[in-house]
Formats: sequence, C-alpha cells, structure tokens
Amino acid sequence: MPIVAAPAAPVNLTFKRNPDPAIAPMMILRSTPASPFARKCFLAASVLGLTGELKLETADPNDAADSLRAQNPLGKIPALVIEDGSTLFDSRVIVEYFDHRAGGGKIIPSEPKARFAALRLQALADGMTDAQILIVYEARFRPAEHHVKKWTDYQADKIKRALDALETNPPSLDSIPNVGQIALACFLGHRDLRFAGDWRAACPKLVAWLDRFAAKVPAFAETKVTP
Ligand SMILES: N[C@@H](CCC(=O)N[C@@H](CS)C(=O)NCC(=O)O)C(=O)O
Repeated sequence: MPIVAAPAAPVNLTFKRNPDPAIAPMMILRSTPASPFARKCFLAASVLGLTGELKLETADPNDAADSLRAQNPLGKIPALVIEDGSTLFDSRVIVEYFDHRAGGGKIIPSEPKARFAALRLQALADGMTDAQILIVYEARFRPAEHHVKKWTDYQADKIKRALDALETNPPSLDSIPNVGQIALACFLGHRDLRFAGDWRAACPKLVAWLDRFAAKVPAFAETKVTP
C-alpha cells in the first residue's frame, strides 16, 4: 500500500483564549463518556480552568460515517477540534495543548526532574489503560470461541506489574495534579468501571491516593460513569 501523507490542516497554536463562549466558537472534544483517555483530557481542562472554552461532542469510533475519521485518521477518541477547525490528537498532545493554552508549565511541569517524572507516570498510566482497553476489546470484537487467553493474560500482567510498582511506591499529588497523576486516576477509574474495582483490595495505598485525588478534583466524580 503506498504511503500517503495525511491531509494536514495547519494547526494554529496561537489561537487566543475564548473571551465569551456564549458568542465565540469553542474547542470541541470528540469523545464518549466512558473513554478514559477523553476523561484525562477533560480533567486536565478542568484543573486548568479551561472547561468553559470546551464543548463535548460524542464520537463513535465504530461508525464509518462519523466525522471523527476525518478529524483523526486513526478513528480514535479523544480528538480535539480547535477554533480554527484544525484537530489535535492523541490525549497526550491534547493535554499538552491545554497546558500551553493555560500558560504552560502547569500540568506538565517545566522543571526537568518534575517534568520527566510526570511524563513517565503518564506513559505508565496510559500504557496500563491501553492494555486494559485491549482486554475489553478482546471480549467486544471477538466471539468467545476466538478469545486468546494467552494474549489477554499478557496484557493483564502489564497491569499487574504496574499496579504492584505503584502500590510499592505511590506517586505524589501536586497542588494542581500533573498529567501523570491525572492519567493514573483515569486508569483506576476505568478499572473500577470495567473490572468492578478488583484492584482495590491489593492496593490500599493507591485507594487512599485516588481518594485524595478525587477530593482535589471535583470533575473526577462529575465524570464518573456507572456500568
Ligand atoms: N493513545 C491514544 C489512545 C486512545 C484510545 O485508545 N481510544 C479508544 C477509546 S478509549 C478508541 O478510540 N478506540 C477505538 C479504536 O481503537 O479504534 C490516546 O492517548 O488518546
């Protein structure tokens, strides 16, 4: 298959903050309520005070007619449509854009040690969520007789190793939670949603950490989805 360059709409990252969302265009986050990666973006917008500039619009990755596939050729959510009509994805790029838009250095610290610790934690939590989604998709996309236990066990082991490491050495919690902390809360919330809180008994320190996160970020409870 020939490699074709994706049609690239220019991305205008200098777009000014929206003074009056009632009359001015807003950013649009294409998402679904249950998406942990979209939740990460929404929580990031919330802690940065940007939710007033953000409209949520449902997207269906399974619907070939959904404009999502034009906005993100990968057909994945979240995708962010900014006011000039260009789009940003994936969630890591979106949260970085939000941080930039809020002045920078807020949820992605500028100081190198804190910055790379936050980005590393985000990579770990996103990787756990990726593995978890693959397990969910195995059940959703393949009939039971085609489920490959070796594959889902392989993914589940990643999550177990990461949970063990985080329980042994729980992360800190910044006054404005950083991208890693937000991503971890979204992974744990997705575990609660799809696996009925099965991580909680073995991870009391992480349970306490998530309670502290929820107390600090009201949008976490506001975006909770029940099975
Ligand atoms: N690396 C992506 C992952 C996004 C992702 O996996 N989204 C899921 C829903 S939570 C999705 O769109 N799945 C449909 C698909 O994989 O086609 C991100 O950080 O945004």
